[in-house]
Amino acid sequence: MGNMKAIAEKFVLDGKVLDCAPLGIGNINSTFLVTTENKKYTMQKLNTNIFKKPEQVMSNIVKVTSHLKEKIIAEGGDPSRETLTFAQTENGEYLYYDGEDVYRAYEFIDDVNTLQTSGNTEMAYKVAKTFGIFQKRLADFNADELYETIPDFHHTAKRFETFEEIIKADPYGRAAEVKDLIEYAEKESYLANSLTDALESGVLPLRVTHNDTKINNILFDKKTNEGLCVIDLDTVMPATTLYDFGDMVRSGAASTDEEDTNLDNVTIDLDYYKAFVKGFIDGVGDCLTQEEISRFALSSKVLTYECAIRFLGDHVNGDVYFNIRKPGHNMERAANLLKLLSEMERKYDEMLEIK
Ligand code: ADP
Ligand code: GN1
Ligand code: MG
Repeated sequence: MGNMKAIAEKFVLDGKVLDCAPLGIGNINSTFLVTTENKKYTMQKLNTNIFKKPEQVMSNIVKVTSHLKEKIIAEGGDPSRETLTFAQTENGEYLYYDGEDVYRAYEFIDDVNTLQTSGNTEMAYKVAKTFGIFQKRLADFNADELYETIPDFHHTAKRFETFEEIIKADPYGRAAEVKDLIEYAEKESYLANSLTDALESGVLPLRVTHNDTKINNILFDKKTNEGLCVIDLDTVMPATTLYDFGDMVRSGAASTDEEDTNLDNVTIDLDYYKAFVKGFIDGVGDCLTQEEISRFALSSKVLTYECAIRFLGDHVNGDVYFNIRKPGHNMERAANLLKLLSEMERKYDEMLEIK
């Protein structure tokens, strides 16, 4: 990695760069806090192993954030805090290549908190509503303008095929050690086609969605404790609203976060789930169809399943995708999510009753 301060200086920022330090614990990109004489910025090194065409990622993000800004202004909100504002290089580019890596910079939003779990039903409602409002603001965005930044990102059926190929190849001899997890994942593979089939047959409408609605991708305003800004916009693409709903439940309606290694702690909290259903519907508005709403509970299982097989596949494949902070990290995350899935299966009838 290059000299971070020198890289930050490649962007046109307000004031001289004083410092550039690591920030956050994301699974994909590397994030830094840049402090100048007058302002703070976030700088990210993009993971180009995952985002193979970073210029397409930025093209999407610039269009989406300018659309969001128009909506936020029309609603009387603060566009500098309620969505991201990107900096340019002296050549007017949103990306800087140092010959090896690709970077972008955007304004840091101060006085915010991020959550790893909902903590209470009131916050669960706010999480869901914030993601719902994000989607509502993009309802009239022309989906044709967006690139598919990661092809088949939530194509669970293809994710399962890839998983099976990795298990078969077993390049590091790790499959035997996680045999029980693999067996459970294979038993649950009936989930893999359910949403993709409904999307492909047109039963589910295509919408512009976030696709990475993990709870820590919302900044909460410290003063008001309200959801302020949805971040991590790399995967905004045309898809089904259920990917956003399901992934939000996976990460926010669980009783603990995906990093918890004590599986006894892991279950789905039905009070949080109820708050998620209400918050999301309140946020998105009245455009959701019955075909979508009736699959809320199913999508919670599918997205939990998908993320679990991605973590487990990555463990067996030698940890090539997700950032890990300890050996076996992806295996632990997979065990957590498969436990969560088993709890969703156990409480599924109750989930279906919540509308
Ligand atoms: P990743 O793709 O690695 O998850 P994110 O874009 O989600 O990266 O950023 C990682 C973390 O950095 C966030 O969870 C948040 O804590 C912090 N962060 C990112 N952007 C901002 C911002 N504009 N203002 C304040 N904090 C931010
Ligand atoms: C990654 O970037 P982050 O940490 O918000 C991943 C998501 C997973 C999540 C699991 C582009 O999200 O799909 O659900 O990890 N993002 C990408 O923690 O693959
Ligand atoms: Mg993130």
